[in-house]
Amino acid sequence: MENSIVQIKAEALESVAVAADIEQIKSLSVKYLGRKGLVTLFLRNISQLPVNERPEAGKQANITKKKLESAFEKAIADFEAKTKDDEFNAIDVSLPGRPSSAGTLHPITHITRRICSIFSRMGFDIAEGPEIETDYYNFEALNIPKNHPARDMQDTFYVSDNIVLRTHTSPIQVHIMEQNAPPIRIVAPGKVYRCDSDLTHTPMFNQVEGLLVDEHVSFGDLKGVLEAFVHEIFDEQISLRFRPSFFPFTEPSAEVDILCVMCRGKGCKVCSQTGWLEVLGCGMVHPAVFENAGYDTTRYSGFAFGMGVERLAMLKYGINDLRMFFESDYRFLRQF
Ligand code: 2U9
Repeated sequence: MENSIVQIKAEALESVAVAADIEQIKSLSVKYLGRKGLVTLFLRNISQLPVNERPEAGKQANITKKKLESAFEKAIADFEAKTKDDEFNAIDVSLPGRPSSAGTLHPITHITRRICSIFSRMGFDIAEGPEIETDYYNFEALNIPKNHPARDMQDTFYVSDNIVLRTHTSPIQVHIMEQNAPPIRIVAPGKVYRCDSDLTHTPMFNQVEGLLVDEHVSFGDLKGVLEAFVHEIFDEQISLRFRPSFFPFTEPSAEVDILCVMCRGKGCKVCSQTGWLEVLGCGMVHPAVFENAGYDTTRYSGFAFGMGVERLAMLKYGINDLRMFFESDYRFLRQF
């Protein structure tokens, strides 16, 4: 009996010595020390030995159990250390790193910054304001009283009776005029909201508006500033024209067209066969707007303008689908 436990021990130690991996050692551990393992069964059967043999057999079995436990543990630790070494040696630290893509500015952000930068080089400051406004700042102060038909033009989202999502960035200029005396020279970029959704309109879009107020400001100043802007954002050669229009907050009002960037004036689908593309609205600030701000209309005059940023970006970059701005398609965005 004693011989058999000695034999079990020798066999087990031999098997550990030639085991190929941790899995094999684990199954050896089950084979010898598991619930039905050879050493466990030996211990369990000691009670069937002659009484005088039992102490020595028990002693040998316990020694074997301890010896095998530590042999298995050590073998597993050796394999783990070797695996770590292998993994370390498998890393070639001299290889160049993998390039990671950093992303780019959204085209709307990109062109908004360009627009602001052009005006800021002409001496305009950048002003921002809240997207939720009172009826007064979005409409009343801008000469758009209640029941004025111009309110329908703007498809307003109402938060409550008196609170709206701004339909243009003009309220920013109203706040600035309330807090500052002339001269004023600001551009106001930001998101605006109109309850309108089809192929060419989204309920949220971006605008940049501008306001200049001083003594002796003329329509000629307005033309000069906007001509310089259009030439810089499109190209120095592009023809533009001022066409009479109407806005409640400016009088006289005009819209600025550029010669169609697609057909150069010949007439095409993009310009609806007119040869021209509308890029801006503008005008001399209406005296009623100045009166609301407490400005002396006999001393001060000013001009204002506004543009839709998505529309400008589409014309500038030749994008023909407004949805591209909202789809977050990396293949589209990475081009800007
Ligand atoms: C104040 C006084 C006057 C801002 C102006 C326009 C003309 C205009 C449109 C362009 C395309 C809006 O995005 S769009 O639909 N805007 O044509 N905006 S003048 O006039 C102001 C603003 C503030 C205190």
